[in-house]
Amino acid sequence: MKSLFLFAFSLSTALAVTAQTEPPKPYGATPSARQLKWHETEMYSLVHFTPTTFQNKEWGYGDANPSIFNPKKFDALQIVEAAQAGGFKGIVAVAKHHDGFALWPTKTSDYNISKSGWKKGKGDMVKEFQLAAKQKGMKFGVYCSPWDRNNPLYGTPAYVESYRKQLRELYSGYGELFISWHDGANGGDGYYGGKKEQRRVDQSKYYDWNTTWQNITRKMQPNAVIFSDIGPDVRWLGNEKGLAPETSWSTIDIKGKDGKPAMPGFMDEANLGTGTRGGKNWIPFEADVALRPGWFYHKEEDDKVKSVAQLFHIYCSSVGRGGALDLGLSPTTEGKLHQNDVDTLAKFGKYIKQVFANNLASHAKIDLSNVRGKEHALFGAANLLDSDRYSYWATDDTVHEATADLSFDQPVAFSIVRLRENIKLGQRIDSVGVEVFKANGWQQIAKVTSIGANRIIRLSEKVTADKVRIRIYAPVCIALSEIGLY
Ligand code: FUL
Repeated sequence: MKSLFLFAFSLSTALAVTAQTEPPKPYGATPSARQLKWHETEMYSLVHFTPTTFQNKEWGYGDANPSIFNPKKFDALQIVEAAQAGGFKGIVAVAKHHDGFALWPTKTSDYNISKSGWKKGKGDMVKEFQLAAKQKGMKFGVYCSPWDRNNPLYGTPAYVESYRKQLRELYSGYGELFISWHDGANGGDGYYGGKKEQRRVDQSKYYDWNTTWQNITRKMQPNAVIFSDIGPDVRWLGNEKGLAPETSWSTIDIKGKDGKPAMPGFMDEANLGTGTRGGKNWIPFEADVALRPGWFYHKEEDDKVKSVAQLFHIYCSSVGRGGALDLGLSPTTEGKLHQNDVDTLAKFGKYIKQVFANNLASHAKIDLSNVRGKEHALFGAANLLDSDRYSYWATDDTVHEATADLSFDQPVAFSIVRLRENIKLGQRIDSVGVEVFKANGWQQIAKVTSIGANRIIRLSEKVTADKVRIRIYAPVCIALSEIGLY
């Protein structure tokens, strides 16, 4: 009887201990391994450089003589280094834009770099970007425009085959890509081998994207995220200003149109910015925005390079809202970035570093209202400060509302609060309130939703306090990985 009792006792203790130290179950849709890597990248840039630059246009018609493309001082390293100084961790080369000119010697069309004046037709600019990125330890990706205003076959099934061959060339010749970028600007007027006409395609089916992505992209570049208006890995934000709405979930239900499934350029755009709370898929947004007004270089925009303040606002409204920032860079006809762009990038990179250099929270004593598994260290406060995105403070399964109180010996002044969830366990938190302790009690100074991979809360003014409370509400237990005060 006694041993039976002891057995039952130790069994129940063992069960209780296991239950408490087990990590929380994931909530809703969760990111794939390639999406996690992409989240960690946060900032990369997209380089537009084709004969369109030499025509001083934004959308080349597809009729430019390739010989005009002859940048005498092309310097991929200068471009990559400038981006890196800005804090960007990857480069996406526009290997082919809507004008159809391929920056690599493709076998699929004559309209390519081998017909240009650059390096007497012996160059490969995609390669130069790839190697420069590699040299600097930056990630590399490509954008190959599906709309091709030069190609005589555009609009026929043969063009789609040719586009797929182009992707195969890009996927096999330029190392490991972190992103394959596809847009939804499709069809319209163009040169089309001299026909100079309008060509419309049925965007709901012409490209048969699912076949391309499943059979080519996933097989040849399994670690690359696929960006398009609708994902499957990374979605468009719905604008090119770089600004996501205050509430922007990484989960989303993407809707098509006219009863047909969504395709790039053919979807209901209404919730691209906000995402969908509890949406079926994890498809975070990328905010694409150019450093200048246009994606291509125009001399008359030399004094319209975005300021550091504008870029920081964009950063907080993109990276700071759980997405990534994809900043458009545009070399001049010489083949380098203009000095104004280089200087701004350098200042911006320095500025971000300086803003986030010292997490004031690391000087605080942290009191958590509940820690999973009876204060188990695996889920405790130290995880909030170790800058590991996947170590986290967790509450017990039954605790869906909790507070983290930060007390300081000396009052601290801050204007930014940064929070991260451990997104391996999904986007769990509904909302967060930030409070400070004043003479007459706790006062809320900010309230936000959608935390996810990274949430930057910018206060309207600097706040000084010696006690700060982060109050969290979720439909399940909490898995918060970072609290930062800056
Ligand atoms: C859009 C294009 O139409 C623009 O020219 C630019 O390339 C931008 C990044 O994507 O779809």
